Parts: sequence; structure tokens; C-alpha cells
Amino acid sequence: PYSDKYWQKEEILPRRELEEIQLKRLKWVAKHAYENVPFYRKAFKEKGVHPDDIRTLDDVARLPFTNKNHLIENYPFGLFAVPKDEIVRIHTSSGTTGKPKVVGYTARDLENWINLCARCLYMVGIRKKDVFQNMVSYTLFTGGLGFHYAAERIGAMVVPSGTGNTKRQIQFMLDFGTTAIHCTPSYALHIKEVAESMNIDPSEIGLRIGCFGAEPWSESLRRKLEDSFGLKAYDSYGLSEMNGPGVAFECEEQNGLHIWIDHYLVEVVDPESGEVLSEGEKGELVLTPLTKEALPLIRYRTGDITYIMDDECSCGRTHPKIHRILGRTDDMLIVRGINIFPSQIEHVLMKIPEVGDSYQIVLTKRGALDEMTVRVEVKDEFFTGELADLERLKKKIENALREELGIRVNVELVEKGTLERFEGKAKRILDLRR
Ligand code: ADP
Ligand code: K
Ligand code: ZN
Repeated sequence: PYSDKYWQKEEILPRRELEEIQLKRLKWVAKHAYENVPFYRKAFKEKGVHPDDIRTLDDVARLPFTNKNHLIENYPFGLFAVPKDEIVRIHTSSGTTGKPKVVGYTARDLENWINLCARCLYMVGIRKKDVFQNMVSYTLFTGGLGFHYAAERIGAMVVPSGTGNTKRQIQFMLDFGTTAIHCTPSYALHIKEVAESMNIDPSEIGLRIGCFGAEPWSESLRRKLEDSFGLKAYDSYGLSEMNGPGVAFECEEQNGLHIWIDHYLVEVVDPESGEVLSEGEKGELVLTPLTKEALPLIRYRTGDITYIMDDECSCGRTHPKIHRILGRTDDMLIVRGINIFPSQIEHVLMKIPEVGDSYQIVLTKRGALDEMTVRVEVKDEFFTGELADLERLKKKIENALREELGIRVNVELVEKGTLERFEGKAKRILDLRR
């Protein structure tokens, strides 16, 4: 490590120096893509732009966008910029429809990625003395190996337990003295429930640090996880197209995620027009990886909605922060014309003490009108069987949701354990409208 606080010195370089690095690397990556990927040569020409036209960082806006369909259309290796024998690993994203997006790494890409992930884990206090239980899939999903090698590099004792068999995971935590965990926030909630069903108080497990990511979650879920496990919960953001996790991560302030701008050039654009927005304006995150050799993606449309919160951070890191992801352009629900992010619903539910650990959003049509029903598990102690109690609770949740979302929502109360549990990313939306 660079010091007892920072993994690499780049974390605290003055912003001006970071911007010099960015410009140098932007010129490199544009040229690299142009010269080695036919898709980009064509796309640059169509936009009437050449890598030599880049003089300042703002010139990035002259370059063409890349989106996930471009990756899928060029399946599997069509956008790779190096010969196949330079590739030392591939991953695929968990793409929900059709062909997956395939991403590749050179040996140097892996080295950069490990260090970026190590910056994140070190930032939240993971050290040699920690036992790091990595409870995400170790296969083609980037989350497993990404943090695995980073935690090893720091010198922590890594427990590569992957997903599944929750009782055994909890037993391992107790036996091995696990202090830090990495998983999806939904899985963390599931672990809490299973621990409780084993008569283990989650706060007695001894966890200090939780790294939670790969899906949107809310401030109230953070509080719930922190309170029940007695740990500090940090938001972890990344995507396969940008190596995987390690793109942006919360520091101890837990107020926004530092995004490593020496490796990723950040823009936020209007998702409709593609227009670049200014700091503080909500829009779609667009990233240009600045050091990726195998797969240089120019202005990649992440589909994730956030904004740049560029104020100084007490941790001393000079990299800007993004707000936690508010949703995805493509999982944004439009219900009776109103844009709704599932995370808003979660935020409301988690604040209500009677509400249990799982919920599901069901969208249907009644005539031409969208109907939204939120199925909510009720905690055992509140499931009295008294109809009047349940009716009162139902009204209470409906009112809270209407207040937050501005539309009427039906609430259906169900018993604890009724709804499906998830080990990876949760699928909580059932859209039956078409
Ligand atoms: P896929 O897009 O197929 O799910 P990935 O497995 O690479 O592919 O997932 C990346 C996506 O996961 C991101 O674009 C984002 O939508 C979501 N994601 C990852 N981390 C977070 C996070 N901390 N908060 C919200 N969403 C996240
Ligand atoms: K160790
Ligand atoms: Zn900070």
C-alpha cells in the first residue's frame, strides 16, 4: 500500500494532475480503438471525427457512443482491440436477454483491475488482519474473481465461498472469524433471516464491514443491514464492461461513491438526447475506460441513472463522487406515466417496522390503466391474524407509498417466507402488462 490510508498514490493526486493523466490516456484509448477495432474506425468516420481531434477533455463529447447492443452485435470478440492470444481471461455479464456481453482482459488489464478493487476494499478499512468472505458467483460474473484477487493482494484471508448454502456460509463466518463480507444487498438480508432462523443474532457474528453491490438498494436497507449485523455497509458499483466491480465505491463518509477518474472518464448525459449534463444534474452515466487494452469502449452508455456530486471529501481522496445509482434507464418503471424506480419503493417499505424482509412489485393492466401492486411480507410478530390489524397496516403502507410516488398503489400483505429469495441479483418486478 501507498500509506496506511490509501492503497495507491493516485487516489490523492491533485485534480489538475488527474486531468492531465486523463487527457493523455483519452488520446491513447481513442487511437487504440480507432486503429484496432473496425467498428470504431467506422463509427469515428461516421461522426466525422478522428482521434487527433482530441485536444481537451471536453472533446470527448465529439466521439461516438457505444451501447450494450454494440457488444451483443459483435459477439463474442468483435470489439476486442488486441489479438486473441493477448487475452488472458474473459467474463460475461449477467445479461437477462439473449446473448451475453463478453468482456476480455489482457494481463495488464487484470493488474489494473485488481488495484482498482484493492483501492476500494482498502478505502473501507479492509487489511491483512481481516477475513473476507466473498459470497458472489465465481464463474463468469465479474464480482467473484474481481474482489477475490484484490482482497488477496491486500493480504486479507479470503474465503471464496461463492453463493448458496446460506446456513453453511453463516457457520463458516462463525468458525473462520469472518470480519468482512461481499455480496448483493438482497443476499445480505437473506443471511440475516437465515441466521435468525438458526437462533443466531446476526450482530454476534462479528462482521465489521459489508461491501454490497451489483444491484440498486436504498439508504433504509443500509440502515437495516448495519443495525442487524452491527457492521458498516458500503455501496459497491461496477459493471462487466468496465472490468467489473471497482469502478466506484463509498468511502467512510458513506455519502456518494468515489469514481476512479484516472481509469474511467465520467460523463452524465440526458438519456433521451445524449446531451452532456452538468454536475449535479441527474442523467445516464457514460464511461470511457482510459486504460483498457483488450476492450476499449468509447463513451459507453451504462444505462445507470446518477449524478456527479463534486465536493471535497473528508477522506482526502480527490476523485469525484457519484450519487448511489438511482435506477437503470431500462428498469425504470413507468406506471400511469409516472417514472418510478424500484429503489424508491424499497426505501418506503424498509422504514415501516412491521414490514419484513421481502417484497415484490407486480404490474398489471386494468382496462387501459396500469395497476401497481406491491406484495409485502409482514414480520411474524405483526401477523396477528386479526383482520382489523392487517387492514390498518395495509392502509398505512399504501399511504406511505402514495406519498412517496405520487400515485395510488395496491398493497397485498403476505406471510413471512412467501416470496422468493435471491442469492444474486434480486428479481422483484413482475411486469404482466404486455
Ligand atoms: P448486467 O447489466 O447484465 O446486470 P453486470 O453483471 O455487469 O451486467 O451488472 C452491471 C450493472 O449492475 C450496472 O450497470 C448496474 O445497473 C448494476 N449495478 C452494479 N452495482 C450497482 C450498485 N451498487 N447500485 C446499483 N446498481 C448497480
Ligand atoms: K491475512
Ligand atoms: Zn471520500
